[in-house]
Amino acid sequence: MSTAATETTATTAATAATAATAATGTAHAAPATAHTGLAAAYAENGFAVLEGALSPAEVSGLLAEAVRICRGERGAVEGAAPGAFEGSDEEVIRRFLCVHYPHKLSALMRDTMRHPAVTAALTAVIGPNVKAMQSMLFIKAEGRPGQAWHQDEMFIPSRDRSLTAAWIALDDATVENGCLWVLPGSHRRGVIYPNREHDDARYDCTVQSYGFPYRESDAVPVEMRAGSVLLFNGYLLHKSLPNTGRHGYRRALVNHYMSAESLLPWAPPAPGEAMAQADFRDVVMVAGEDPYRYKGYADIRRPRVRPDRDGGCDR
Ligand SMILES: O=C(O)CCC(=O)C(=O)O
Repeated sequence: MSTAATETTATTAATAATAATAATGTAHAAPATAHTGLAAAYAENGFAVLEGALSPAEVSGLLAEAVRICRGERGAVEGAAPGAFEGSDEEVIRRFLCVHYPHKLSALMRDTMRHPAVTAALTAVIGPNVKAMQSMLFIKAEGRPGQAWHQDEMFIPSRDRSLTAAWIALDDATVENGCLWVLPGSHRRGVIYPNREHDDARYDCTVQSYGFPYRESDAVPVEMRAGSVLLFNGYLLHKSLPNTGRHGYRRALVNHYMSAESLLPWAPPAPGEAMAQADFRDVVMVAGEDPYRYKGYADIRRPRVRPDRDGGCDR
C-alpha cells in the first residue's frame, strides 16, 4: 500500500467550517489555524479530515473490489435479494445501499483497515494500541436514502469513549450526492442521546437520535475529495442525506476502531459472565499491542446488506 501520495493534514474543521460558511453564511465550528494539530482539532471538534490519504490508484482498487463484493464473487452477503448478483456491474452495484463487514470477504478491504496514513492518524487520536471491529461499504446510488442523526457509540460501545470512524471517500462526497453532516463539538458532553424509530423517507431504517441541544442550523456538511478520510468520534452526532444527484454513486468505505485497552461490550455477556466483563473478540488489531490477546480472536459477524426503504422498513 503506497504512502507516497499521502499528505495527511489536519485540515479538520477548517474545511468543514469553510464549507458551512459557504453554504449558510455562518461558520459553525471554531476555525482551525495552520498550526492546529490533528489530535487537538479532533478533540475540539470531534472530527478531522485527512486530505488525500489514499492515492487515486488505491481508490480505484477499492472501487473494483466493491464491484466484486456486490457481484458475490468474494462470498455470500446475507440479505442480498434473489438475483442481486446478476446483470451488468452498474446494475448490480446500485442494488446495494451498504454492505456490512466487507473486510470479512476481501483481503484488500481488511488491509485497508490498516492503511498506514489512517493508522498514523488513529494512533494520534486514540493511542498506540488500536483495534477495529466493523467495516461498511456504502454504494448509495442516486435516489438512495441517507442515515438520520445518530452517534456511533450508541451502536458500538467502547469503555473509554475511544470509538473512532474512518470514513473513506471513494467518490467526491458532496451535499448533492449525500455527504456526511456533523454537529461540531457534539461529542464533548459525553452524553448518549435517546433514540427512536422514524418514518422520514430521507433516511434508511436505522433509529434516529433526538433530544440533543443542537439545531439543524448548527450542522456542517463535510464535502470531501475521493481518497480523503474523515475521522470522527463515536459521540459525534452526524447524519447523511439522500443522494439527490441525477446519476452516480456516493461510495464510501467506513471502518470503526477503538483503543485496544477498551473491552467491547457489543453483544450480551456469555452465560455466567458479568456484564462488565463482556468483550466481543471479533476484532482486528491495527496498531500496537492487544492486552487481551490471551483471550484469542473470534469470527462471529457475517457480511450482510443494510436494509433501506425499498419495500418499507422491515424491523
Ligand atoms: O455514509 C453514510 O451515509 C452514513 C455513515 C454513518 O453515519 C456512519 O458511518 O456512522
